[in-house]
Amino acid sequence: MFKLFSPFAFFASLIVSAAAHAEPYIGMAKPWQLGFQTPASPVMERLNTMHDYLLVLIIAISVFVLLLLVYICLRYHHTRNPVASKTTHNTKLEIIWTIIPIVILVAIAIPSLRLHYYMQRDVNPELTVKVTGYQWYWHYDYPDNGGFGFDSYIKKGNDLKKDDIRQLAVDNALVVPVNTKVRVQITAADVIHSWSVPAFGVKKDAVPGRLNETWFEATRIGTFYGQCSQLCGVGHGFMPVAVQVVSKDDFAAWVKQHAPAPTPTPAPAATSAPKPAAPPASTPAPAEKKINTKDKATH
Ligand SMILES: [Cu+2]
Repeated sequence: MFKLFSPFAFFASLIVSAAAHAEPYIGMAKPWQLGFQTPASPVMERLNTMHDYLLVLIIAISVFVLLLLVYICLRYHHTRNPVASKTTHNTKLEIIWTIIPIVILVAIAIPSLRLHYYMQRDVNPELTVKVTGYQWYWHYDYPDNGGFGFDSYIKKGNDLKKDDIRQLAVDNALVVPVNTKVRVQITAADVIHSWSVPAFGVKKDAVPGRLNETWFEATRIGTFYGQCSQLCGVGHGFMPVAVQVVSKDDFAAWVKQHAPAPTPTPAPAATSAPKPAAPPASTPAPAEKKINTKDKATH
C-alpha cells in the first residue's frame, strides 16, 4: 500500500498526466461542466465575451432590484411607516425609469448586433464545405477540392474503438485545416436538421430547399463535437457532428488522398476499371437533385 504514495508513484502520475496533455484536443462538453466549452474560434471567443458582459449587466440589475425590495420592506414596514403616502405620480422618477432601461437595452443591442453581423458574413473564406443533413446522418462535400464528398455516420456498438466517445464518434469526420476561414454551406435533403459545433460557436439550421451559410476558423488542432440541434425524427440523437481540425499540411495530404483523381484521358478506353473511383464524386449529385425537386414543390 505504501508504494502507492511513494515519490516514484507521484512522478509516474505526473508523467502520465503529461502524456495525457500531449493527446489531441477534444472539444466536447465535460461532465459537470459549467459555462460554455473552451472556445476554439474567434466567433466563440466573442460569444463568450458577450455572455460575460451580459452576465455582469444581469447580476447588477438583479442585485439593484433585490436591494431596492429589501430597503422597501424594511423602511416602509407598517411599524416604521404607519401612515402610507398617497403619492401616485412622480414625473422625474418616471422619466428616469424609462430612460435607464432604454440605455441598458441600447448597450446590449449595439454589441449584440455587431456580433451577429460578424458571425453572419464570411470575409474571404479560404475553403468551402457543404453540409447536407439527412435522416439520420450528415453528408460533407468539398467543392473547392474536386467536389468529392462522403457520408458521416455515428459509430455504434461494435464499431466503437477504445478512445471513441459514445454517441459522438463518427466513421468519417469533417476534416478542415487549422487557422483557415471555412465557409460552411448548410442544407438538408429531407427534413430540417441543424448543424452545430459549440466550440466554434456555430449552429445553423439545415433546411431542405435552402442554402444557409456560416463560417468558422478553428484556432486549435483536435476533434470537435456537436450534435444535430433540430428535432428531425427518431434518429435525431444519433447524428453527431464531428470536425477534425488538422494542420494545413495534413489537410493537403488528406485532400490528396481523397480527392478524385484528375481525368486527363479523354475517352480512349471506357472500360469498367476506373469505376471504383467514381462513387464518391457522384454521391452529391442525387442530393442536389432531391433538393431541387423539393424546392420546386414548395414554391
Ligand atoms: Cu437531424
